[in-house]
Amino acid sequence: MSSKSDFVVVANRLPVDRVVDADGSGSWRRSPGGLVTAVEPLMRKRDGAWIGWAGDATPEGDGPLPPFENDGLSLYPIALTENEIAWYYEGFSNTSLWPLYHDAIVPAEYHREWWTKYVAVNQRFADAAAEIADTDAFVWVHDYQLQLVPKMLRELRPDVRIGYFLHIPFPPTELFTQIPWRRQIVEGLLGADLVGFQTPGAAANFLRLTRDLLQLKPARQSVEVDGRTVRVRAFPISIDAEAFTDLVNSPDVIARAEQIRHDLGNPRRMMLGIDRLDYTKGIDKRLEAFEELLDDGKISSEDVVMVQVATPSRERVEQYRMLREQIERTVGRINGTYGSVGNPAVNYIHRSLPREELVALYLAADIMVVTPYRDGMNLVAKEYVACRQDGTGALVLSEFAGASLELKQAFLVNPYDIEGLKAKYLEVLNADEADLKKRMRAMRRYLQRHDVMHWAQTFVDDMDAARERDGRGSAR
Ligand code: GDG
Repeated sequence: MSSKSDFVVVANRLPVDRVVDADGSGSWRRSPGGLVTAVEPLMRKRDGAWIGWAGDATPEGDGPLPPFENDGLSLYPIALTENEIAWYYEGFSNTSLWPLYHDAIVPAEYHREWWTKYVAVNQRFADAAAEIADTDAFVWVHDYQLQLVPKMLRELRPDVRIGYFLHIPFPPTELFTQIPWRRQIVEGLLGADLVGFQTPGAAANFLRLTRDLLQLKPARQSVEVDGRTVRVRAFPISIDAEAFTDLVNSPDVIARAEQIRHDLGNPRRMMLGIDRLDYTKGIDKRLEAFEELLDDGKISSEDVVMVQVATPSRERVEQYRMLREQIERTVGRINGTYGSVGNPAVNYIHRSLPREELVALYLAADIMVVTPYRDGMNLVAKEYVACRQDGTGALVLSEFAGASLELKQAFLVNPYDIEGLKAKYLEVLNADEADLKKRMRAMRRYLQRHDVMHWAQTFVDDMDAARERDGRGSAR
């Protein structure tokens, strides 16, 4: 493993999880996420390294964790103590920033001790990046947990080129300025050479903030700060569409999809939701609209069945525990009224499923319902489209998901509008097959050209183009 890297990814999590084996020894298991698929080819080509937290607590007083290799990737684990996990991660990241950046769907809470740990942990990530990055390296920092890293890293290593990408929405000034440490966060991000967002709207919110808060003079896609140009642009993230095509063609997955429909009692229509159990995802109203259609006698549970996978998430955060209770009460009420023995109206799964099972569900479902109140992108919507090889199936998609700007042929809905949701469900349930196919084919064509490799390459190319303009040669 070489000690310096030319391409460094800095993300809250490593692309592996630490697992404790039966004999008590520890090992690493790859956690296949979109990000690792996207950057893996670049990492292999360019002596890459990945800095991130391994997902478990390190006892107070223990030293730094040693770097290691996994499947040819150089990984640098960042140690977090129980207290840092509680304050930096569950606290400031997930109880202050996450709700605020998602339109304050639940109120954001601010605590000074959370912020102090956020600063300290960001510094640890920046120190690690400064240590590992080779001269002139490209360091790519990811997401809301690490917004201070670009500036911290620039102070330590003015030679490296820094890219930053935010995976979640970026709120308008009116919301953002709630944060007691708002200035530090904007200045933190402005340490990068390129700040990427999921949508042009998010990029515009950020640029406006540099004017409102720091009195800078932003242009359409950049802002000058301390004699440097920081470029600010949208790079909508995507999925590894080809990997989904491979899974969809696997005989086991095809057989499993048939089995799922059979187990559901071969309904005329199967509706599907797959989300992390998160209050941003709109699972509650999605179910309520389904329930009201049953109440109104517009649909019957023999005819239309709903499957909702709600993957456990952030279970130590109070709002997530409350949400789980609320959703499970709703599911219980619907099934108590409309289910029969062996045939619930809503099939609810609160577990993480293997990817093959998810794909079998995508394949089995006639209607995918993706109704977040706010979502940076939403990969589930794209995954469903990638899995509909024969062009059948329908996507109901929230206007407030970044994906709605690209998947324009989806059935778009306002997820807050229950009457609108009900009307959209009925429209889709009764839609003409030819119309559905036309829509699906157009969305598939778009996705083939805009997969996650395209996303990563576009970001890196943008960094390179700026470098060439500066006369510093290519990043590749
Ligand atoms: C953030 C932003 C943005 C879900 N359940 C299981 C499972 N999943 C996989 C899905 C999908 C991913 O997790 C979820 O991605 P989303 O994009 O839908 O949502 P977030 O987790 O909120 O992601 C979002 C994204 O970052 C990327 O930038 O799109 O807006 O919020 O890939 O398939 N995977 C497996 N089992 C499950 O039970 N294996």
